[in-house]
Amino acid sequence: MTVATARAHPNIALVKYWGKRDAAQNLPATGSLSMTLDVFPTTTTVALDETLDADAFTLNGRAASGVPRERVIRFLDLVRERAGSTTRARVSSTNTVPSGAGLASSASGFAALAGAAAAAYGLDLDQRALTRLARRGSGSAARSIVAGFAVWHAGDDEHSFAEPVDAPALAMVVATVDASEKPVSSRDAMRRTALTSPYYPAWISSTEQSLRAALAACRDGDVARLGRIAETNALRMHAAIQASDPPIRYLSPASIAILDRVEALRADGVGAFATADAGPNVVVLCRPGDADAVRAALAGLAELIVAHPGPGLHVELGAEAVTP
Ligand code: 2P0
Repeated sequence: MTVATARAHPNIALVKYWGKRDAAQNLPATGSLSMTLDVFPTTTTVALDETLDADAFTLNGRAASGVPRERVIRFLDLVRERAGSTTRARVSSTNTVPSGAGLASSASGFAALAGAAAAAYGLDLDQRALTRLARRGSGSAARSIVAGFAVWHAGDDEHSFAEPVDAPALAMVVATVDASEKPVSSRDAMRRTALTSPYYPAWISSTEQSLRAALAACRDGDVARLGRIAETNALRMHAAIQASDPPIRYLSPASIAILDRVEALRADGVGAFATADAGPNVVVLCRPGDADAVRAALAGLAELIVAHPGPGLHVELGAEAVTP
């Protein structure tokens, strides 16, 4: 029996991925830029088992069913096809990020699964190839393969990979206002935005510009410019999502209260900027030295965790036992 275990961390995009140019290969409509965090890791073990007729997937100790299980099986099928194998696997995954709360559990989840499955099935992939593989599981997972800041390129299958970028020192204060499962998944909401939001074309063209500007701000080491671009890009994404039919609104009054507080911090001279993914939770970007001031300003509004740039994918191959 071949076993591999991998660990990956979530990432938060400063320039967001929201829309696909190809769903089958999971190619994004635009490039995106993110920071992989040093908190909330996912650890996943893949154990090949010749005696199984079907893959088994446990998430946080419980047998998973429905869409999450189907997505894992589809991903394993892709790895098996490349490895020329028909052997089924036991997959057990532990998430420390609240699942489905808009904090990118699918990013750390599919990054860890890509690393563990590739190793267990004997695929010898470099980092770029691993990011392309993880992309097939979940787009944002491509970026979680990479340590610290990553750009994930739009393009065809070969060119849509993630790679590291240099960026100024940054902290992120993760403000969790609600850790429950979101009502519409990112995948469904993304599709609905592309099909029905009149702002979708503007979202795509403005995001291409934002990515160029954000990469220039990274090169210049300009935290304030990068933060402003990130906040504007996030609010544009939410505007495009809200204009879908039927509408989808991820931000709640608690999220807006945090956005207001961040604006007040800026008025007080603290370089703080907000972003939010497909959920009500808000992440506040700042210089590492300002993280305590941001945390103090947000006290009482949300559960707060300060994150810094974190490690990329870590994989261990071995004969470790897996709890079924
Ligand atoms: C991002 N999000 O760039 C954006 C911002 C959420 C909001 O990537 O369909 O779960 O699996 O490729 O990666 C969430 O989308 O979507 C996401 P799929 P994914 O972080």
